[in-house]
Amino acid sequence: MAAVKLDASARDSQLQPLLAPEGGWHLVEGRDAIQKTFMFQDFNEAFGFMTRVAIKADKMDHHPEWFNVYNKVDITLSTHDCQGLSGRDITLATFIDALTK
Ligand code: H2B
Repeated sequence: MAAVKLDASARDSQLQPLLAPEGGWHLVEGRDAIQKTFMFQDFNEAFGFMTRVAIKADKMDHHPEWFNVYNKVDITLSTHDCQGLSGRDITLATFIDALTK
């Protein structure tokens, strides 16, 4: 099924917790997307994390935009289907956060 943009109530209940200080995600300026930076001990840990995210993303058919340098991984999530944030971004962000807890 095609993804639909989060409505106002889902933004309040599902998106806001990710955007709160303890959530660590930020809205990207100029587009409906969220971004978070993850830091690891070294490249091995960063790439292990990316591998886990990649397997989940491919299963979901929902892929992150990301950038890695050594121990740093920048992840941006948005949904091309609806050109904005959908429930798929919430699901993937929640999965990603759980990996780092
Ligand atoms: N990833 C993201 N982030 N958004 C999408 O809408 C999306 C995707 N759609 N991965 C999928 C692949 C689509 O392009 C393919 C054809 O199913």
